[in-house]
Amino acid sequence: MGAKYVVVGSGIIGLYTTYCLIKFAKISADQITVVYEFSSGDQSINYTSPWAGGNFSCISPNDPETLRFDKFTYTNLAKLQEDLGGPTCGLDYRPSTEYWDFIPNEAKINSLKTYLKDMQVIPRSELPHGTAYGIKFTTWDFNCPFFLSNLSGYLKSRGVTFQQKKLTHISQAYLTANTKAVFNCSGIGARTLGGVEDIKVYPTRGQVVVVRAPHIQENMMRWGEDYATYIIPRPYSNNELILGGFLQKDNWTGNTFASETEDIIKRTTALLPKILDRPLDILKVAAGLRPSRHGGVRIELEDAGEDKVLIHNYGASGYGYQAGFGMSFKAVQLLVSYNQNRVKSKL
Ligand SMILES: Cc1cc2nc3c(=O)[nH]c(=O)nc-3n(C[C@H](O)[C@H](O)[C@H](O)COP(=O)(O)OP(=O)(O)OC[C@H]3O[C@@H](n4cnc5c(N)ncnc54)[C@H](O)[C@@H]3O)c2cc1C
Ligand SMILES: *[C@@H]1O[C@H](CO)[C@@H](O)[C@H](O)[C@H]1NC(C)=O
Ligand SMILES: *[C@@H]1O[C@H](CO)[C@@H](O)[C@H](O)[C@H]1NC(C)=O
Ligand SMILES: *[C@@H]1O[C@H](CO)[C@@H](O)[C@H](O)[C@H]1NC(C)=O
Ligand SMILES: *[C@@H]1O[C@H](CO)[C@@H](O)[C@H](O)[C@H]1NC(C)=O
Ligand SMILES: CC(=O)N[C@H]1CO[C@H](CO)[C@@H](O)[C@@H]1O
Repeated sequence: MGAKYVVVGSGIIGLYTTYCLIKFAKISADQITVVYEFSSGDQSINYTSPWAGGNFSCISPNDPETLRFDKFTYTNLAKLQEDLGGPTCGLDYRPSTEYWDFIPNEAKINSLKTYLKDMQVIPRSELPHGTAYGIKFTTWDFNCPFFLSNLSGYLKSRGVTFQQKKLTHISQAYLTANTKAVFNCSGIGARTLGGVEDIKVYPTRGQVVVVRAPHIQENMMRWGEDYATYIIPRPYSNNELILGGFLQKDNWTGNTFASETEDIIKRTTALLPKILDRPLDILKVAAGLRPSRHGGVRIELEDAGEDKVLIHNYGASGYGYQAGFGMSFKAVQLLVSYNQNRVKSKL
């Protein structure tokens, strides 16, 4: 019975999708199987989710649909946090400041004003030199590796089956004759997955420096025309602070570079000098590939014949944590309406 619904991928998108199937579509957890090559605790350049900084920020695009995904995620994360047992699950509120070197998109700012907690536009006179706009608000921060492990542990405890299996073709995801729906949440890894390889998918490489900094409990970021500098504390992580970053299109390298580490430290300590109030304690340097897609995320239902469906949910680029809950809600709604229409057409 376990595999009536199959979710391919155990990154943040696969886990949000599984949670939405249980929470909103009221599907019984023991009918769901998550199939993955890599899952929480594993590390690979082809598994992006553990490498994320993990804040809710203004990184995402400004089209109306993404604005809705962000808003859904921001306003519904409190329920998920409660189901997981409170802030120590690795998801909590922290203050944040964002600066731009240019005037940001008006539709985005207007949308944020309808839901961000404690949002304030920073008066011009208080903006750092060279910046044109700034906001302060209360954001969500994820301790990404810990949160992935907590959410998958929760889903397992509800009865979801997790099965490690590298697929070479999407048809292998129909695990049994009983499998009705497959969700494709395969991130970057499956650009090459047999079936319908999507060449619109490409990596946006990032490098981050993880430091121990108990004295920094706030986010700060600055958006330039061609760079992004960000500082993100990881909640309940023994005081880890993420310093970033880079956004390099079409670069597949998982290697890290000392010159980039130096550049990140230079930019982040200029933005928030108090980082240097204590000696810099570097714990780790890491690189990750954001699963980007020309034309934006793909959330689409395909009829796979014989009463089976394939639902795509990928391409979250640099915003899988902050928009992914809304994306997954939509993917699950596609299944719910498909099933309702099928029942109607049989009546
Ligand atoms: C440096 C950096 C900083 C970031 N910061 C943020 C941030 O602050 N906020 C934010 O919201 N986002 C951030 N992101 C983006 C975020 O990490 C991604 O959007 C998100 O992790 C994408 O999740 P995913 O589930 O689509 O992909 P992944 O996490 O890569 O998961 C893909 C899953 O599919 C499985 N899979 C793929 N192919 C196969 C196959 N053939 N067979 C079986 N299984 C397969 C994989 O094993 C894995 O389980 C950042 C990313 C980077 C690199
Ligand atoms: C990552 O995936 C690509 C494309 O499928 C593959 O060529 C590469 O070998 C993988 N890298 C690792 C380290 O698994
Ligand atoms: C998740 O975090 C909560 C809160 O700390 C904790 O009670 C729970 O046991 C954790 N669950 C798992 C599976 O790790
Ligand atoms: C599944 O998603 C990946 C992108 O993550 C895409 O490359 C692939 O074509 C999709 N699989 C199918 C069968 O459409
Ligand atoms: C990828 O990025 C690294 C680090 O910035 C750089 O050294 C390398 O030349 C880039 N590779 C490509 C193919 O752009
Ligand atoms: C900004 C940030 O704090 N962290 C993430 C959120 O902001 C930028 C965008 O993702 C991303 O690059 C960081 O990964």
